[in-house]
Amino acid sequence: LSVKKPKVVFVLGGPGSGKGTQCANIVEHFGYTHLSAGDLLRAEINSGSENGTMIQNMISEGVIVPPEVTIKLLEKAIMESENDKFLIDGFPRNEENRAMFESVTGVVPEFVLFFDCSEEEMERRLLSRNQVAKWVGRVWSWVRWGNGQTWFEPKCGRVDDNIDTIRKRFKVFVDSSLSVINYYNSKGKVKKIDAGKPVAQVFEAVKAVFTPIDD
Ligand code: UP5
Ligand code: MG
Repeated sequence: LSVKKPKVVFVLGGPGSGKGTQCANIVEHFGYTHLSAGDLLRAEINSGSENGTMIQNMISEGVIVPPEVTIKLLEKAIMESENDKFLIDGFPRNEENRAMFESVTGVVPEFVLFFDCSEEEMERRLLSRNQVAKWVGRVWSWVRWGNGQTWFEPKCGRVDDNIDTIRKRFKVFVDSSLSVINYYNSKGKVKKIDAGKPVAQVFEAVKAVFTPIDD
C-alpha cells in the first residue's frame, strides 16, 4: 500500500456498539469507503475459500482470526477501490493485529473513532438483531413455501448473535481490543463517542468529528 498511501480511520467499539450503522452514515455524508473486517471475513467464508472453515469456527467462538488473513483481505479491498479514504470497522482487535497492519502496510490511521457503549445496551441490541433476523427468515420461508409451519427453522442472521457467543465477544473485547484503544489514546488519536444514545444523536457527535476535516 506504500504507493497508494490511503487515508485510514479505524472505527472501534464493542460488539453491537453501532460501528456498522454509523459507518453507513459516514459513507453517505463524507465519501469514505467502508471496510468492515467482519464483513470481509464473512464474505471469505461464503466464497468457499480454503480458510473458510477455520474463519467460520473462529467467528462462531468469538475469537480473533489470525492477522495475516484479515490484513490480506483489507489490503485487497483497499487496492481494488478507486477511493483513497477508508473507514476500517472492527479492526485492529488486538495489539498483534495493530502492529502487523502498521508494519505490513506502512499505514498509520489518521485517527480512531471509539464507540463507547455499556455491555447491557450492546447485549440488548445484538439479541434484538437476532430476533429480527429470525422473524425475517420465518416470513421469507412462509412467502416462499406458503407455509408458516415450515419443517425447518430457516438459518438467518449471524452465527455469533447468541447469548453464549455474545458474552465471549465481550470478554475478547475487554481482554484484547481495549488495549488497542489505549495505545492510540496514548498517541492522542482517539475520538471517543457516547454510543449509548439513539442512532441520530450518535451521528450528530460523529458529524462533529468529521466536519472539520471534510475536504
Ligand atoms: N443499533 C445500532 N446503533 C444503535 C443505536 N444507537 N441505538 C439502538 N440500536 C442501535 O449495530 C448492532 C445492532 O444495534 C443493529 O441491529 C443496529 O440496528 C442496532 P451494528 O451497527 O451492527 O453494530 P456493530 O458495532 O457493527 O456490531 P457487530 O455485531 O458488527 O460488532 P462486532 O465487533 O462483534 O462484529 P464484527 O463483524 O466486527 O466481528 C465479528 C467477528 O469477526 C469477531 O467476533 C471475530 O471473531 C471476527 N473478526 C476478527 O477475527 N478479526 C477482525 O479484524 C474483525 C472481526
Ligand atoms: Mg459490524
